[in-house]
Amino acid sequence: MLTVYTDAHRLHAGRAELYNGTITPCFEKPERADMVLARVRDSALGEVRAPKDHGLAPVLAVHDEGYVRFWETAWQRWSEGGRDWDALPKMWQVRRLRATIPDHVEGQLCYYSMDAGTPLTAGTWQAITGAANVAVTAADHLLSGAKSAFALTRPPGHHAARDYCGGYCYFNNAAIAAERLRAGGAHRVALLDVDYHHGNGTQDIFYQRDDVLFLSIHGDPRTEYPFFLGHADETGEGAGLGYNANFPLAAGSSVDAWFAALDAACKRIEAYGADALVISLGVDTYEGDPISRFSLAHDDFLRIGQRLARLGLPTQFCFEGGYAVEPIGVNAVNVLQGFELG
Ligand code: SP5
Ligand code: ZN
Repeated sequence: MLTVYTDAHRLHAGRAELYNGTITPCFEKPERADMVLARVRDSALGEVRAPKDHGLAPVLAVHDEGYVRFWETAWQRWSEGGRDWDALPKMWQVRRLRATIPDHVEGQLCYYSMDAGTPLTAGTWQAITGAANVAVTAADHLLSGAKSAFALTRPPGHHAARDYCGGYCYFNNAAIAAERLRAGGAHRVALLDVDYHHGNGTQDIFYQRDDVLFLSIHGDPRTEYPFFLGHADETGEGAGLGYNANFPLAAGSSVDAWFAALDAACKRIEAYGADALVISLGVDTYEGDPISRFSLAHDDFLRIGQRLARLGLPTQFCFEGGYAVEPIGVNAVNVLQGFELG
């Protein structure tokens, strides 16, 4: 399987995150992708290729233009006047506050954010445009006839909606890939999110559409981040009604319960008649993940890949979460190797 990867991700390295009321180092750090790349190489998964530069058009196909342009100049505007520490939002446009876009970069960061977990850093723009290019390049590989591709995207993307960031995510790499596959001739794309956290951003982007079926298996938002989306009764709206499927599972659910949800999701994909599949591949479902509460073991990730292969679809994997850094490469690459085993 081809892996698409760029070192540009390393330019995005947030300094700190609020966790249980204290400031701690960011869980989402460059070593995550480095470990996955090392495992790709050690396991001889296949060629590792740099992305092509596709410009902003594929990003603008799923994101709001003001949101994209904000990121383009945000660090320069923030760092003017000598600020050299990351920018983090600490206010949100909640109920009954006006949805007016402020003039100041700090206010705009608040306007375009869902949480405080998504820092603006000196290299954020280069990393997020690099990740988008990785996603598009992998999609183009499928469009030229390949059976599978791995987009080793970092930062992750699935919490990023049309016009807001959150949960370590800025541009929605998987959504960008799905849209690229549609534009390139796939009539129906299924996008399955297996990260521990609900893919609220991806759901947002495709909620009113029937040409991209979004499915997500995740910790129940009644107790798990992102809390405000990902419930079972969110089934799409307008033309998209019936084309959004959430499989929330209680935190601490068994591995058997997780695979029962995967099987149900796969059956929905089959019934839909997808001609391409995008997987939001988070491995924070791992039993040793520091911020999540499912209990998949190394071998279970092989089983995920094997089950997905049975769908028989051209499949693109986009890397998302996973915070147990030492085993992150084994877990992610096990999915890919399981897929190749079929
Ligand atoms: C891409 C991705 O996986 N983003 C995840 C963002 C999660 N951010 C907030 C996590 C809050 C977890 N709280 C756990 C408390 C455990 N004691
Ligand atoms: Zn996650």
